Amino acid sequence: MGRLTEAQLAQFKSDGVLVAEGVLDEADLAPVIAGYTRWIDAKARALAIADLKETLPFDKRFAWLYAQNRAIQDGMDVMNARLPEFFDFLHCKNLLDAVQQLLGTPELIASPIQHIRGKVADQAGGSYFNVPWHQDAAVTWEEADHSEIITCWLPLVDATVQNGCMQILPGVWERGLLPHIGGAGGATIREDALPKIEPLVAAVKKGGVVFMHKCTPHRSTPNLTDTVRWSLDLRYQPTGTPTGRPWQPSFVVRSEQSPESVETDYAAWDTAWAEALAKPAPQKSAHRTM
Ligand SMILES: O=C(O)CCC(=O)C(=O)O
Repeated sequence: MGRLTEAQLAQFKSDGVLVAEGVLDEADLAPVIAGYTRWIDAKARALAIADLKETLPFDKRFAWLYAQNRAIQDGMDVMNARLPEFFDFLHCKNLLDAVQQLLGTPELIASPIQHIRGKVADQAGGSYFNVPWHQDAAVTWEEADHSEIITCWLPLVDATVQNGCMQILPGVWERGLLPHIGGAGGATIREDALPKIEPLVAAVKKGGVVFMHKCTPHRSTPNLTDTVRWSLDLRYQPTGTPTGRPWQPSFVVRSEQSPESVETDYAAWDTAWAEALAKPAPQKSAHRTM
């Protein structure tokens, strides 16, 4: 597992997107799922949610709790919850093997732009869960314009058309950063600048990964089911290249040149995020909108 074929590498190079099934093992994802199962349970109890339904599976329970109290999602994102299991997952061998192939270097850092999304049915409209058309380059400062950043979008349950997988515009990355405007769901490609091509519908099974170039336009679609579309979106790039978020922590996840530089200390990551979040956000927005 974890090895991309020459054909897949060539496809990523031309399209700026690759939907790759079977990159990750069950064992890679199980700790993150267990960690968030624990976090959700603790949060539900802290909110005194009446009907806890402890026996519901991971792809159903959050929707049940969210229907009773939307505050269940507050503090759930990765930099707030800061689960040790998530920190470990950022070093996942199968994932980094693929990223190394795509970037052509074993010197890799994790960008601080990382999220978990538990999308349920009624999070309609432009939002963090139903993100409109955008390129990830639009949510970094221009200092990262020469950084090769790869987005890894991976579902923790099968992502389907019905539960709101992503739509993606292949072959557009070479046009560079398109004009974005602000909106409810964050930076959005200006209507007249959106390339008029047929989107790729990126349904992908649990264990698969959608790899995207930072200038590949993509959007999220609504969840029409009663289950939760769980996913992680992570970004990696060559060590020494600007992340475009200098006020947030990035760290080395893989290095052949200096293996001792790899950050394996959960406490250091935890503290770095706590300190970054305690400071006021910079005046200049992370979102490059007109
Ligand atoms: O998870 C989604 O549906 C959208 C994710 C996204 O837009 C991103 O990773 O940039």
